[in-house]
Amino acid sequence: MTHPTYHNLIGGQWLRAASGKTILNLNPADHSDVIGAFPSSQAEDVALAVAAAKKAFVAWRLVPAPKRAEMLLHAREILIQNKEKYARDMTREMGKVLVETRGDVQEAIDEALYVSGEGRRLFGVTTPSELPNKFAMSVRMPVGVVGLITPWNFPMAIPSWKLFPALVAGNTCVIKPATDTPLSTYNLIQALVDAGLPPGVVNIVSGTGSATGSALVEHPDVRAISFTGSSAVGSLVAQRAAATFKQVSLEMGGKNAQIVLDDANLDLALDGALWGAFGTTGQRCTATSRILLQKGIAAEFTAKFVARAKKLKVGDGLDESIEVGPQVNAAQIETSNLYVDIAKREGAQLLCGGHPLTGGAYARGTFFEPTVFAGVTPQMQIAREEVFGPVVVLIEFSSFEEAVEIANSIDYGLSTSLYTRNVNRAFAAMRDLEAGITYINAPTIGAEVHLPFGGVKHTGNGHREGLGALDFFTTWKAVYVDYSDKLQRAQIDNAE
Ligand code: UN1
Repeated sequence: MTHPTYHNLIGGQWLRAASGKTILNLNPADHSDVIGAFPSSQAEDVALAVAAAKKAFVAWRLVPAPKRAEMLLHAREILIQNKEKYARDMTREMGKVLVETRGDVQEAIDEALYVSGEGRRLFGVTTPSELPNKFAMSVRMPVGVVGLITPWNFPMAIPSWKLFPALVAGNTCVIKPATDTPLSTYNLIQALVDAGLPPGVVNIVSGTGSATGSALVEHPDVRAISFTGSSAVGSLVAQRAAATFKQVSLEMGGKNAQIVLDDANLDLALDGALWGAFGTTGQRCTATSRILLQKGIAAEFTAKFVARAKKLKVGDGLDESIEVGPQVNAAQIETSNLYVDIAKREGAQLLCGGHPLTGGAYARGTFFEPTVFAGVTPQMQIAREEVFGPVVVLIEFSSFEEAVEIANSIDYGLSTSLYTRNVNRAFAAMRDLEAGITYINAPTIGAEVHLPFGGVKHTGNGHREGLGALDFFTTWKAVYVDYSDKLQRAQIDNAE
């Protein structure tokens, strides 16, 4: 079967990459299913898109924010109408199961509603001047052209976390979708175009990180970069963007711990751990990758957890009976393999899984067994580094304080979770766990769009999506209006 060819959207026109080169988008559950050919964009394509965004900014920044927000609400309606189709497209290109891709589209729908309300807020502050007959205020201004680089694991939700606040704030955007999952981001962009966004306000250039992403990060007319991806690439983005003093927002890796205390509701903790570790095939930055078990419940939890992990149905996410989809590509399978080897070498005990699934229905895809290691100590590499696959480690501890220490002993700090019925411990954990997100009696995954999303240490550089995104996509301007009709010198004329 022939597959469709997609183009970049630049200044309202759908254009081929100047080189004519394309990248094939394959279904990770069945590589013989080609979803489409997408442009392999280079610096010259990015330059065209940035120029279009720069041109469009002139008018877009002057469109009243409530009007910009109305366009998002219109796009939201289109997303609602197409939710099932977009979810199916997403499962086909990314692999995660349909209930989850419906959730991904829903997250964009939620984000549109949340952020469109900001069109009538975008609050600044007024404050008294130190001088008489002088008025002082601060207002939020758009940043200008912003570059957005997004990952494959939430190929519609995460672009919406960046695009929608950027747009309502009056910026124009160039987005580079993940190489593996451009279609879902195209679907989102198409909804914005159909909602009436003027040409050039949103531009999409697809391609690789090294060619397309780098060009965006280095372009002198891009004022801010919002990136979600690995800490290794995020560090490069920040270093390269520094050359032109861009604002940079980085959302990166995690090695998220679920702590289970002896007094926890064990069945609830099991449900949470299973969902947190193997939902999205472990391919979330918020995925549970360490389960910290207090000694009193460790044996029972481990036995029940492994029994349930073994029963998970792995397969094509388009089949509604499947619980765990494929990994997104062969490189991710290699990473899972690599970490299984590392864990074994370090002396961890493999309780289940540990291999790619290859025969029969798995033959044409990239599948990996849900994998559990026990006997893991906090110093092991498998306990410290992100796998981004269906691989989870069990670590035992004696006291609550020890659990917090282990949870905090890594470089990452995105999400954490504590299962307990002890309210004192719960509050101590909320205060002491070094992470941008802490859940009590809920898994490490499942953030809602209107709360701050992001992490500490190597997970982020201090910015937040959700609540906090507008702080990144606007810049403060101080405005003074002197109505005294004379020169008044601050710090001088009013001095003692
Ligand atoms: C991510 O893992 O990159 O909190 C984002 C969650 C989702 C978003 C995850 N709402 O798990």
